Amino acid sequence: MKYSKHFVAVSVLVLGLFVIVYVLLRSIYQLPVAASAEARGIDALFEGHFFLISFLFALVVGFMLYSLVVFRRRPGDESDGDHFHGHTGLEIAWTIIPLGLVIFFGVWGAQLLGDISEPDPDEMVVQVIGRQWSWSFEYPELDEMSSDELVLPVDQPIVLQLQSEDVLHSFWVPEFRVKQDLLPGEMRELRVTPSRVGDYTLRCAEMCGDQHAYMLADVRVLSPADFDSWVQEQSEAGAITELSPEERGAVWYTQFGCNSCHSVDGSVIVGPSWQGLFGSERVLESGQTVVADEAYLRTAIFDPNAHHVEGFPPVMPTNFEEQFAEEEDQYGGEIIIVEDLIAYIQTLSEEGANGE
Ligand code: HEC
Ligand SMILES: [Cu+2]
Repeated sequence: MKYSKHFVAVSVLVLGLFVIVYVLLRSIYQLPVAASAEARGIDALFEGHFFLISFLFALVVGFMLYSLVVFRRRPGDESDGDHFHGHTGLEIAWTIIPLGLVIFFGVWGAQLLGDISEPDPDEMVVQVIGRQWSWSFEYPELDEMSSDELVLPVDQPIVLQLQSEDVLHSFWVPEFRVKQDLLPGEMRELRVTPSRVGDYTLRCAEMCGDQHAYMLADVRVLSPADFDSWVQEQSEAGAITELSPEERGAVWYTQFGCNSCHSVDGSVIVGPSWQGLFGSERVLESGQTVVADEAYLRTAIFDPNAHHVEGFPPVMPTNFEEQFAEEEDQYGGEIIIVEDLIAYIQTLSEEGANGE
């Protein structure tokens, strides 16, 4: 065995290099936190690849470096190198071993894909709709509720039904590890069981136009109790938008505490009653008389110190404009509270405006 000491030396070199490359790769390519039940198997598969890639790199580069240094031509050496003509054993080995490895990874991947796309009898359906350039989510099992953020209960198997309204998009939450394209005119499914409470970001992973980079949505994984209260809130919000402006005005009347100072039956609490208010003549502290039209009411609500009704203390809160804006945010600009209130106040004058 003329070369055995070289084989020992090169093996040590390859092993050393392997460890260094593996540690380096693992520290450079850190995976994001794993937040789904599927992540475990997928991360193991990643790990297997990192391992093999590091080893192959070390094997090829280790042999090469060793040969470059140890078998370099010395000064004055004019001889030819040894001649080799094929090595059947080696050729069989380097065909069979990589083939075996590729088949091994193929079977591993196929099995894992089968596992993570297995339907679960308890799964909850969430519909995901992608379009240039936004996402929306529907919960057909929860009263057709819809949302512009993806909110999921932890440890609940979910089947996402993905649909695109225009071009190709791709659903990708890196922490969930799974990923699926959305195709126009076709529904695709993706299964995921969120396993970690937290906030994540859904990003489109398919170049879909010039605003592609902004096609993001918030993903929130909540405890079952928090999820239930979110559902509760959502369905209340949904119900509010179904109401007419007048009906909503009656809701705001109590929600914002107007009812603690204003009655709707003509009785005086702290401020004037709203009964018969709309269209009536108001005598102000300044002595002026004005008609209570929409503009008057709007000013009275948003800027109570602009004018005061004679005979009442100037105690009305002055921050309703901000309070309303905060509430309106929840409905994505669908509702203007002050208009609802004015519409409600109008209804209180339609029958029997003689309350004055
Ligand atoms: C802390 C008691 C208080 C609360 C709460 C309150 N107001 Fe008032 N409001 C008053 C008083 C007192 C006046 C009369 C003095 C004035 O004009 O500033 C008044 C006046 C008004 C007027 C003019 C009424 C008129 O007769 O000309 C409107 C409209 C009005 N409030 C709407 C609202 C709305 C809408 C809310 C709830 C979002 C509300 N107020 C909450 C005390 C209150
Ligand atoms: Cu997209």
